[in-house]
Amino acid sequence: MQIINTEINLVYGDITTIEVDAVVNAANSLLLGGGGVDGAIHSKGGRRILEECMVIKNKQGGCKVGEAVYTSAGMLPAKYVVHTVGPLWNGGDSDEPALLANCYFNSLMLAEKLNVKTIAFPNISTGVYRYPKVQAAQTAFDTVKQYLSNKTGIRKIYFVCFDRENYDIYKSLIGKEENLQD
Ligand code: AR6
Repeated sequence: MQIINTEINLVYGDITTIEVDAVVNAANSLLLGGGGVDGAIHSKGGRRILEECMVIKNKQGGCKVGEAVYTSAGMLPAKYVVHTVGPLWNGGDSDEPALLANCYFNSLMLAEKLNVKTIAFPNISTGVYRYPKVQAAQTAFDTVKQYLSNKTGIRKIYFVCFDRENYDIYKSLIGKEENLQD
């Protein structure tokens, strides 16, 4: 689907295989790798990503929840990895929606500064951090839409779903949006 001048694409698959300018990583505050998509990005991207994360960590102590930093993408078919830290779901009263929205917004802002035209997002916080998937998808989608209501050089955004449940949720969200646009 299209939002103003930006194409929104839904992909069912592994984000480490997507050819884009920037791949977003669902990292943790320490930036030293982990499981899930973070583990996949570091293992496929190679050591260079970790080395650059360590430089950031030594300089600024890591990355706070909702914020974003970037490294090169090592051996991934991308130019950059934007590392953002999603909130751990704690029942919903700990500012989780605003923090998750910040992840998407700040990742897009940082990508924009890097002159990124194409960017792929995983479903941040919906794995190890246990954020409810429907709510996370709605926040992701609303935040991207809000971002695109301002002038942007970003031309393509990919929502990459690794599990069927997330894929079906995004599919239905995009379907509803397309009906609204008709
Ligand atoms: N490509 C795309 N999406 C993926 C991939 C992949 N290769 N692998 C998993 N996912 P998670 P979080 C999806 O747990 O919840 C890490 O240990 C997965 O299906 O990766 O933000 C970090 O170091 C899920 O929908 O991230 C942190 O400590 C989504 O990615 C912590 O987990 C997010 O799941 C972050 O937890």
